[in-house]
Amino acid sequence: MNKAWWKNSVIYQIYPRSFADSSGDGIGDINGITEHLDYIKELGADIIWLSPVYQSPNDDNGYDISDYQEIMEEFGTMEDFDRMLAAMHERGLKLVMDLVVNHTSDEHRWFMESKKSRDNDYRDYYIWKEGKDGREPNNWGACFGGSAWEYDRETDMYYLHCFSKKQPDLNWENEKVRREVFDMMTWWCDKGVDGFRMDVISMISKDSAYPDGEADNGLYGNMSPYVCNGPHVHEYLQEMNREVLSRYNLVTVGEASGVTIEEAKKYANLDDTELNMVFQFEHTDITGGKHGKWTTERMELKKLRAVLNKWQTELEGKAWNSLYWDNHDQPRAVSRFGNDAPLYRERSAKMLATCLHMMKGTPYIYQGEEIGMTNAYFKRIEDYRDIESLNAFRDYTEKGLIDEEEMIYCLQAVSRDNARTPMQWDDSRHAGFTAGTPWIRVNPNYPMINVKAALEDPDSVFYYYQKLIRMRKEYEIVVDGIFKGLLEEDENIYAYERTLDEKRMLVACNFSEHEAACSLFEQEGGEELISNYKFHKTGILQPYEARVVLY
Ligand code: TEU
Repeated sequence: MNKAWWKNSVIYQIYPRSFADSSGDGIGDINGITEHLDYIKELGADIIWLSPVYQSPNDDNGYDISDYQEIMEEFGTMEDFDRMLAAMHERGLKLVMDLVVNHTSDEHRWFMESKKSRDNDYRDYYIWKEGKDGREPNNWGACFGGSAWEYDRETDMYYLHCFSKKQPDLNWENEKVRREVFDMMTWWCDKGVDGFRMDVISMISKDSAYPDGEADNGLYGNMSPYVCNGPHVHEYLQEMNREVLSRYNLVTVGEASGVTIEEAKKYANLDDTELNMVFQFEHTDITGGKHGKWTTERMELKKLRAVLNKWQTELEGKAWNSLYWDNHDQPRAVSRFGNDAPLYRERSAKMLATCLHMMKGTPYIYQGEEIGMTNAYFKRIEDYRDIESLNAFRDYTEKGLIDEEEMIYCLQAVSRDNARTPMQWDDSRHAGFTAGTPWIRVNPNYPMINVKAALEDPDSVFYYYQKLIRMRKEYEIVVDGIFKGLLEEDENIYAYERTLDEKRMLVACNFSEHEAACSLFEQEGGEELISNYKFHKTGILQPYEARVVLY
């Protein structure tokens, strides 16, 4: 096979709960997705990554799976799924399933068995430990608050859950667990799915010493160094590759919290023995610190540039990048990295799109990003639904670490619910998302920001994305060009070039609301491939201006 097909593809992520509700129960569903496939086709994306649609009690909106081979009732049936998959394939769209196998739901049959007794056949499917001096086995804090260990009175032991206590971690050291997972994956591959996005796959192998973690935030110890990129993770993924992945023509993406460049080169090595690419978090983690992600701090261009350029240059020729600004765990791109005030929203959304889509790697578009949807900015804790946000609000305010008002500001800046408000289809009630009552409030700006309005405006963010996607198909340099950072000291402009054979593509983006001096485009000749401004000023980039010129 020549070039891997996913290298010139664009991935569109759907968060099914919030995409489109066909049944009127206020919750998005599979038939709702099927009804909107032509919209995604029109945008030009080729691959759809579907956040989990499996049976789940929804403690974490489907990332807690109780049956990997059933569809969540609220989302529809397996027949609906099959129809959706066929409809995607008819349109030449590929489907990537979310594979959540670091943990299951505590309502999964395996866990219900495992919990029954110390000698149950399934006991060793999960990670059970004795307590220490009447307490948890160590001080690890779970990602969603509290201890990472839950006590089980019946058997007088603790089980590990890196996320909520309803998400017990699977024990990948157990060969039977790996067999079950590989068989399940094979079943989906035989159904015809085209790939997997693997949830926190970097966390499947734990440090067997289970040492205490550093505790500096007044809450629990940091488990990351002992659960991310653990001792056997590459061994397990190579086994998965041999047993399943290599037997099909798939695209595979590892969501890899805590991944470093060195690790990424192993996960996504071009020799094709593990995965095709990883999702790294360095550029979304440049804010935050003492209180984890909870901060209202704005990102600094200098830091952002350093991280992006590092990933671009260091993976060159060794591994492949995933390119993303936002997803269902992140605030909205335009609110976080751009400027969502009416004057600049569209311009900065287009600037961010340019910046990302012209880099080397496979770009991801998160539903609504293509119309410049913004953060929800909910002011009342009652409006939030996300387990992480609700738990953090409770933990930090109860301990007096952050006061309530400040914590609401933090949620407005970085809560995952900012990305989870319903897709804004039109200006009718509930943004055309549902005929019922939506499970989470619609962003009040929907009368202005919606798909219908975007499709009617030839100058919209939507058509700009469409053009960027088309460029990836038309210009080899967008896919293959070598990346080099430019103007690396500039306070306002992020710029780089891509080169391929004799060609050179210059990309410059003004990340500020002020004019910024820029002489990059002064040289003679060159063809402008795209810009979010019709007219340029000599030697200047206007507020949030982005330009791409091919020489
Ligand atoms: O997210 C994993 C992950 O790294 C998160 O902890 C992320 O850092 C956090 O959501 C940011 O606040 C994956 C899924 O994408 C997420 O939706 C799930 O909740 C989580 O795994 C558990 O399955």
